[in-house]
Amino acid sequence: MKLVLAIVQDQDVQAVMANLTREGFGATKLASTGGFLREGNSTILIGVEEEKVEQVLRLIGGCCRTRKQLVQPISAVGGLGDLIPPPIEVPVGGATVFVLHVERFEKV
Ligand code: 2BA
Repeated sequence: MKLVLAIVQDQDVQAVMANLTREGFGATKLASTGGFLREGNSTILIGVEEEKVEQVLRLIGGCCRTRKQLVQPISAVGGLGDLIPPPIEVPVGGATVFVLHVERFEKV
């Protein structure tokens, strides 16, 4: 068994969860926060048999878009007259996915 751990944007999570459920996969959604943007995203845990991992990855990928987000860089100097640097664009998403081996799975 594998554990698919997928970090997705909040805008995409409803579609991912709906599709996983429709296809019969068990999934748990956790609220999470990205370390770089410090903004909310969602982490989905999906326990799945190894032969179904690719199906899950395709399903997640099909729901998650890449978007651009503006970030305000922090100025290294702080003197009077320093210009505030312009915001930079960073691409975010589709999904960041980890596939982990599950040693044991129990419902007790
Ligand atoms: P954040 O950490 O908020 O990162 C949002 C986006 O900012 C990233 O999109 C990436 O395009 C950019 N970014 C991140 N770190 C950067 C840096 N040091 N310099 C410049 N740009 C940077 P994604 O790569 O699509 O990642 C989306 C979210 O997935 C991340 O949100 C984080 O929550 C998670 N994530 C990404 N890589 C991860 C990793 N190796 N381990 C754990 N979580 C990860």
